[in-house]
Amino acid sequence: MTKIRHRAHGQNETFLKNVFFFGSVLLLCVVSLPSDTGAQTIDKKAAAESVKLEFKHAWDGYKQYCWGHDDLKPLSKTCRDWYGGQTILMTPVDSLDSLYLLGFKKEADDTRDYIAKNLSYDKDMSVQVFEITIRELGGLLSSYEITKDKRLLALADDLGTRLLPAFDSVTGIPYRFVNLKTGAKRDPISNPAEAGTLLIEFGTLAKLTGKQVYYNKAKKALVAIYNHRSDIGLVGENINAETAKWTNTDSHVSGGIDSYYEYLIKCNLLFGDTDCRTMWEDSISKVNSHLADETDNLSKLSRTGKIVAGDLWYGHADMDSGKRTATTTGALDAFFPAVLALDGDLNRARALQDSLFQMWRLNHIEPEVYNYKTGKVEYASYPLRPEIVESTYYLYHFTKDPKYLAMGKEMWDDFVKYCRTDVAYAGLKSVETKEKTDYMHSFVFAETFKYFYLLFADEKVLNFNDVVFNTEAHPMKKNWKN
Ligand code: DMJ
Repeated sequence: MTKIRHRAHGQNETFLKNVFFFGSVLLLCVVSLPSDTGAQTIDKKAAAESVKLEFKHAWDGYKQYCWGHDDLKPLSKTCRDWYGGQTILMTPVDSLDSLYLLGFKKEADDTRDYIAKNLSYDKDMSVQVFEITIRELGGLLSSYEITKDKRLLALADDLGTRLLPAFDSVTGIPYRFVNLKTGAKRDPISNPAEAGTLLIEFGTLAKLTGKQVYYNKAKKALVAIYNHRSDIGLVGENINAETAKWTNTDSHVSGGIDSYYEYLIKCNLLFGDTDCRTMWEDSISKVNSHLADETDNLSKLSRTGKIVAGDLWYGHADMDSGKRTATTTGALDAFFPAVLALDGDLNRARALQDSLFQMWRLNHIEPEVYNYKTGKVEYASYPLRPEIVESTYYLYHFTKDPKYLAMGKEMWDDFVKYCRTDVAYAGLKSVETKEKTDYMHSFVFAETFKYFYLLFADEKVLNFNDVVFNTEAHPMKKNWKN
């Protein structure tokens, strides 16, 4: 394996001994630590304020140019509606709980009122079930839990009802698209992520409305994917919802599969569903056996029960043979340290996070696809993805190791430096040239800014133990009292 020379801040655990605390006030908000480039001070309070300011900058840009539309194109200052000019208020719905969490109450209340008065799903529109579920259904439900505004729950219930026909396949695996007005469904070739990333939202909707059908349909889809795993316990990249035959046997933890694993662990944590726990435990052991890629050095050490940070990656393998098919990873894969940490596997979580941070540091923004064996970027775009920030937040939550604050601060500075525009934030066409692309996904509000903020903010802003985040960073409460 090609070793990457860049090293994460504070990789040397001895730096912890050198953390200084400056009095009781600073104790809460300032962390000082040496790094490989010298002493560095992270002022948490200032960092959290900076995230708020930048969130507001991007939000104001969206509002100024595209209020009432789905998304802002920040370079041309034009708008995009996902489905043929009809809006489903993607950015407002996806951003609403972040507006509350970051403390923009008046802005949030106004946005909530606008959504309640103007959003309608009674549209002749064929929508992607996965995206609408994680962004819209998830956004409505978490904002309902924050505000108790029944109008949001009514919208979520209406949307859930309109999405249900997608599950009407012989296998229980949903079609990828469904028409919100007619219920017509299309695109049976799906994937584990799109079929298996629905239970947190549909399950919460079931709890809040008392309509068990939502839970049952989404769980059946998740179990159907699991039941069609290969003899060695892996899932592939594409599966036919009508036949349950795999049409692509590439196995990995990247886009198309990623959040299937995330929901296997989370559906037990949120609902106490022990089937989920069983499926998760079986699946993660197979992922660690067949997809994890370790250096010889690391393998030797892990046999002794100790894992050295920075030498672990997860690559691709054929789901049937387990044969390595690619040594690529990327921005989407960076959710995996969070999932490992959630499972209590802090050794692997730390090691993988350090590897992925090396990937970030190569160009000071992470690429979509990176070959960890050759050290080459294979697909250089960066659409403002949150996953590596999410993992940093989880690792800081579970370890309180200040190296994760330093890591997050470095990523935050890079993010602002390269992705900020005069009116908002823009993804990058290339992390190598830093040329921007004319798009700002709603997940920058739902996830990227939110995870940066939660990393730096006082933990009281959101009690981690009270919620389970859906894959779009919408926190779902573990109790459903109306
Ligand atoms: C988000 O919509 C979700 O996090 C999803 O699970 C993966 N892709 C984007 C962010 O990168």
